[in-house]
Amino acid sequence: MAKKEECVKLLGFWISPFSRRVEMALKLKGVPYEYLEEDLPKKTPLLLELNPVHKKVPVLVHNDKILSESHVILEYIDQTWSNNPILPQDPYEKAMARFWAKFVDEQILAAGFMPLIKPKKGIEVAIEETRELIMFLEKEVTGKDFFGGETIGFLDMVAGTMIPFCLVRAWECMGIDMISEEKFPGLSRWIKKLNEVEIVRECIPPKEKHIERMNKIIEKSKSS
Ligand SMILES: N[C@@H](CCC(=O)N[C@@H](CS)C(=O)NCC(=O)O)C(=O)O
Repeated sequence: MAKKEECVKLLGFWISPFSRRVEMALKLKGVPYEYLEEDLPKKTPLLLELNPVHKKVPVLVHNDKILSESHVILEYIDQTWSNNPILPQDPYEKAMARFWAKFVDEQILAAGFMPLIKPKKGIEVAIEETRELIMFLEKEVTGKDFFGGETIGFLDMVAGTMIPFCLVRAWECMGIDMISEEKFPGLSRWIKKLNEVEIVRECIPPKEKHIERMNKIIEKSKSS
């Protein structure tokens, strides 16, 4: 729990998987925080002041400390509030959680969004290339409830906010059933399990509003 007189603020954006995962971590740890919503693509002077390097959400302010980049923030939260650990204690497992989280935010996002909107080699090739990457995660989660084991951890927060509660919704807008139960039974089960976690449900963007926004983003990306 937050110690007395601690001040925790989070600058976020409601559809951002990067800021939603930070909220998950704060809620899991039971850290009270003030949430400051940005209205991207507009940026408040506060965001520009606090994150002059990347000018992106999320930004976490903890007393006089300012942090950006969601993976860095999650690790900071985990080390600052030690209850309900997010990262594995074992050095190898910890390294692997970081490895796959980077893979999700870099490779899966890069393959699973723009190339499906503007496929250079055809939509079927773009879908297959994304599925090949997702298959690596299928192998990681098979036989487990969560990537973190019996409870949600770092990789569940990163992959959960990015895949089922962001990309799957974009794929739905595009009419693509990317992660079918038949092709990805492990990930399908993981998504069901994630939906059962109260903290996860609290941090998911409302579906209808999200799909509406996602459709607009997809239309804009098609013509850009
Ligand atoms: N690597 C960053 C990515 C953060 C990010 O891309 N945030 C987006 C919102 S989803 C943003 O603030 N975009 C504003 C911009 O690109 O100008 C992280 O993990 O925090």
